[in-house]
Amino acid sequence: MSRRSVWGWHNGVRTLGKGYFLRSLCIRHLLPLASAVLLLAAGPARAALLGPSPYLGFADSPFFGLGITLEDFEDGALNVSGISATGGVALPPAALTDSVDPGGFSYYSGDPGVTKMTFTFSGALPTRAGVVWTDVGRLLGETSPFTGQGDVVFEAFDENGASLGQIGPVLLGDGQVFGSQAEDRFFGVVHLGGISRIEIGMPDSDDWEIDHLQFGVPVPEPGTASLLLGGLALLAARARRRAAGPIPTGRA
Ligand SMILES: [Ca+2]
Ligand SMILES: [Ca+2]
Ligand SMILES: [Ca+2]
Repeated sequence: MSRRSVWGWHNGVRTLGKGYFLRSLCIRHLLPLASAVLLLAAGPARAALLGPSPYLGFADSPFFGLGITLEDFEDGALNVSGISATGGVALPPAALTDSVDPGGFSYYSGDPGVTKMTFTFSGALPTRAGVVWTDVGRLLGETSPFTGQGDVVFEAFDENGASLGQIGPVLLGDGQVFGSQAEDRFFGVVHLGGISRIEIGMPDSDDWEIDHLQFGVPVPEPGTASLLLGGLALLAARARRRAAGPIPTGRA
């Protein structure tokens, strides 16, 4: 429930008395919130791997609308805070560049490049993260014409660096080395305990691209935090009044 509706309801029942307001506040909002927090804290640290799934734009992300930081490389660098890369380089717009964003940048393995890119998170760890594979050119040892297809592997790691699982190897690619979008695939992971890093690679190629690196760090909603703090303050005040004597029932 939104903060606006909570306080509208609050204002609507103030004439019923402080005790009624306090009990209703606890039953309708604070107790369910506390129960959810306890369930998350007590539950097993499960992870869900997502993909590969078609991806033509950010709206195709399973995380779209969930408070995600998106690195699309459109300023020519990987420079959003909270993440760093091992392997890869931003690739400027060109006929061979395969960006999710029309005419844009991608992130490239290099030429010759790496067979795996590692993206490591710092600070508050995200609970969801993903990346979009966009293209492969030359396989290792291959000469032109290139097949334009190869195996892709995605793996994610928990807050302690232990693997949360792997997707693939899965064969991707449309046989074209120029920019094309229908083949692009999203890989991702959700893990409430925190994600320390994700890796994506092509064991048989050092000539491939990714784009739309994305991750989300949970933050308490301001309205929820204010409500919780306000409710706890009311509970503390009531406890103090009980300790001091009977709760007055007339006008304050
Ligand atoms: Ca891009
Ligand atoms: Ca592509
Ligand atoms: Ca391609």
